[in-house]
Amino acid sequence: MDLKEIYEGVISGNQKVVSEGVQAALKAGVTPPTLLFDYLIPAMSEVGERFERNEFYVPEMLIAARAMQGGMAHLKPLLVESGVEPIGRVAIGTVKGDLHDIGKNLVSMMLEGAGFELVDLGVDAAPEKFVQVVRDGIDAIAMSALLTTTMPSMKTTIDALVEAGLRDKVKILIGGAPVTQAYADQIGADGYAPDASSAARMAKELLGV
Ligand code: B12
Repeated sequence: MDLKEIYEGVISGNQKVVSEGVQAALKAGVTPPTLLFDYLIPAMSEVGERFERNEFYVPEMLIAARAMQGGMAHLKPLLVESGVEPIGRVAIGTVKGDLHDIGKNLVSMMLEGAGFELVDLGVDAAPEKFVQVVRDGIDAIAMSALLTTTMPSMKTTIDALVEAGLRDKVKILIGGAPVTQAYADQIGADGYAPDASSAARMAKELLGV
């Protein structure tokens, strides 16, 4: 089989091609890290670049991410078994009082696509939830807010981390439609990104990977 089909399948959002391609490649002896690092992740990076060039929009990004998940489903158990280390661990959640999760899920997919292991705290994630996950050990937290009324929960969460003496144990990335770089600076977050593909780039930058 032509492995390029897997790469193209992600870009065109064809989950069936990606899922079947990955299974066939595994049967033919291609290793899970090769499929992940040489095909799935580069394809998702290409999707991110096209999004940044305004050649792709949110729907294309969503179907590409779903297609990638179709391949990841077969690779994940094997990667865990073979002990391939993720490049970092990130806990992501939509902040307290906020139920919007489409953007958060897109960011999750791009982070996973970039090689991070994700802990999803879901929506309406209270500051205590973020504090607990940092206490348990995580490299970064990523907070999403879509409402101007819930943005302040990002600051409350950072304050709670400071209070718990955990602020310097974790990198903090924030985003969501009403969030800005100025707001990130104001509340003492480490990074802000305006969209899912730059979120993955920023997370790598913050963690030096
Ligand atoms: C879909 C939607 C809903 C759905 C949510 C479904 C779901 N499962 O998410 C439902 C119907 C539930 C909903 C409810 C409400 N909504 Co609403 N909703 C929207 C809508 C139309 C789209 C949001 C969306 O998904 N966009 C697409 C995604 C891909 O974009 P995104 O979320 O911005 O994410 C991108 C970036 O921001 C960034 N990003 C996002 N998160 C993160 C995190 C990190 C760490 C990083 C780095 C980057 C990042 O990357 C993403 C991908 O590129 C917006 C309008 C709009 N055009 O934005 C209103 C909007 C956000 N909603 C609004 C409102 C007011 C409400 C309600 C209060 C309405 C009501 N009166 O009940 C409730 C609040 C419910 C609650 N408590 O949360 C307002 C907010 C106004 C404001 N400034 O506060 C908006 C702007 C509509 C409007 N113009 O009035 N909503």
